[in-house]
Amino acid sequence: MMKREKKEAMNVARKIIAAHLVEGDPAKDAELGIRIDQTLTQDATGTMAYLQFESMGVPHVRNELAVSYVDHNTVQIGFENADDHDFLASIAKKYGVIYSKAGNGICHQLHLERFGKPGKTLLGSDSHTPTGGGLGMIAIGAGGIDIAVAMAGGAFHIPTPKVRGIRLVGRLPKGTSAKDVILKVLEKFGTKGNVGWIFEYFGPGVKTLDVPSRATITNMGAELGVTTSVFPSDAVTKQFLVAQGRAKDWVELVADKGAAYDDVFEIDLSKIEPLMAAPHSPGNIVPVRKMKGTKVNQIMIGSCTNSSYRDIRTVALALKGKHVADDVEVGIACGSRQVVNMLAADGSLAILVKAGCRILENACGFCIGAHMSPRTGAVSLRTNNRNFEGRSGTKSAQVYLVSPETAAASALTGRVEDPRKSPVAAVPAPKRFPIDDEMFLYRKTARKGVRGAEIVRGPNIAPVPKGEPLPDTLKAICAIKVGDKITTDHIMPAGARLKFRSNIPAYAKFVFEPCDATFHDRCLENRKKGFANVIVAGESYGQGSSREHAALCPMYLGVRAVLAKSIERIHRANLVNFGIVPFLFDDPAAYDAISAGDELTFPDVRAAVAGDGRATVKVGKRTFSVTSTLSAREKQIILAGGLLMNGFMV
Ligand code: MIC
Ligand code: SF4
Repeated sequence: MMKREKKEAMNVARKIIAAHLVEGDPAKDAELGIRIDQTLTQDATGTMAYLQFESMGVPHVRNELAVSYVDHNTVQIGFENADDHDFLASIAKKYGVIYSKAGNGICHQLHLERFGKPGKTLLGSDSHTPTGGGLGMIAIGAGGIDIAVAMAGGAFHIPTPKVRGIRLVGRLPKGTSAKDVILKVLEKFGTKGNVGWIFEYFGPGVKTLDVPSRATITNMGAELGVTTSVFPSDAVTKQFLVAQGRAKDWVELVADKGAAYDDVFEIDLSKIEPLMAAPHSPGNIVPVRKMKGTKVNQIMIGSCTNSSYRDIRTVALALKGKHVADDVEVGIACGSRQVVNMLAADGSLAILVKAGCRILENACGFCIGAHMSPRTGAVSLRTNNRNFEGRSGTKSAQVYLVSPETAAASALTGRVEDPRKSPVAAVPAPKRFPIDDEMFLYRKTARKGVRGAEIVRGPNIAPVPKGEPLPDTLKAICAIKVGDKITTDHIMPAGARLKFRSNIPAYAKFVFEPCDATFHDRCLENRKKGFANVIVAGESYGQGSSREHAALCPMYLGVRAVLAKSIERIHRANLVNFGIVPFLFDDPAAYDAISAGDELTFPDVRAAVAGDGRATVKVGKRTFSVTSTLSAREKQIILAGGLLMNGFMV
């Protein structure tokens, strides 16, 4: 008799990856290629992504669904952002992308509401794309060029993941919410050292969390530096999709009985207390009770982490019949028009207005320093996911990341308050969400596109610069030496500078502006003298956003290598995509030996990259070794001078 093969018990992450695997074997290979069903872009990264897509010469998008959101640069001071919007709309029409107009909402909230589907893969040119994991998707953030490849039908490559199961038991106490759960996870695992992991939530506590709460957790998983985070798709997911009029999009997706995880960590939800991330890192966790009474100047509620109906309704319930403290400014940005409509219908909007809140556009706005920057030295409590120094637009501001509950309680007194003192009733998951897709354009021509449609290209849209093949020997100057945890906000500032995103020569003027504003000029001088440029960095270089400009603009300035103690996942992939070699020091002491301005020689670097990735660096009389562990695919890209030079390899 034939033996029946026993099917391997799989967790949710492995199931979705197995169903999308196109290259590699998880049991053997370090890198896997997966098929991408859905893509999303936002305007700040999208213009580059579509310029790159355009240069591929593909007639229309080839993946199941492509959506282009406008949510980052919505404040139109000057022509640049408006130019970008028109360009994006015209591209969407031509190539079969659905276009979400400015004002419709924040990409991740909208995608959750209207498009995300359990069991699918989603690739987004934004690091918080894992928000979709709240619906049971493998949703990953990447650089724009990777999204362009996925839209053209190409695979996306991830390091073969290790899956950490986060077992949830119990139920959250009143006054706490999902934000406190993810802050707890950040307290345990920090913002570095999680590269290559997927965090999968399971256990009896999962069913106590509604989809928006799950999405808050997977959203801010980005701050752990993981590949993504995922929840199962269960009855709660079904209820959410039914309420969104999308019953057909539901499939059940849970871990098999006995499915193994590479590691398990248990959280008893009933023991969660209100937490906050203190300046200037999302991993700098302190209990709210310890900060109680601290004077607060500003409170900002919204962002893709906490802008659902559940979140803003909770704030409205806390502020009902009350007024925010005189000496505190409170801004609220809802995640979508759906959220605003619901708040208008149930009276919450009136409560918030009456309480003295400033109602902002449904957009990223304050989260990225594009609106309501706090005053000098202010303490600002925010419900978003990042509190990097200066990100709010005010370098001296002290930004604390909190839950909507903590934000609302503190708004009333102008001091940090523990929301457990007078918790509001839980907001039940709506039975029916109001559906209005009118601000999604080109739905009828999705995937097909409109042949011959004209692309609108204002003066802010500049062509994408190309790289150069890696030379045999590299002669470079250390153009800057930075410390640990340098974020992409340090490398390529957002806020007021964001509007130059579609124009690399203009945006490149601001590379490293927050650290050293002379970087741009120095790089160009070094190039004139015949040298390439090199960046030397400490641990976790390139934390934060998916901003490929943090690689593209340095490439434009002649940066050919980064030498660091460690480099974060998305940024490392972006460096490779633009032909910059991501080297790690074999001996961290080499970091101390190199100073800004030093001349560095990498003999036979091309051969080293093509070989085992181990290269020699000569600095004066001293010699060090550095390594870049690259897959065969990555080697080819770097040797060619970037993905654009390598014909995209679709
Ligand atoms: C961010 O939160 O830092 C951003 C702005 O959304 C970025 C994307 C970008 O730089 O445009 C991200 O998270 O990827
Ligand atoms: Fe927008 Fe902030 Fe979310 Fe980034 S983190 S997508 S800027 S709301």
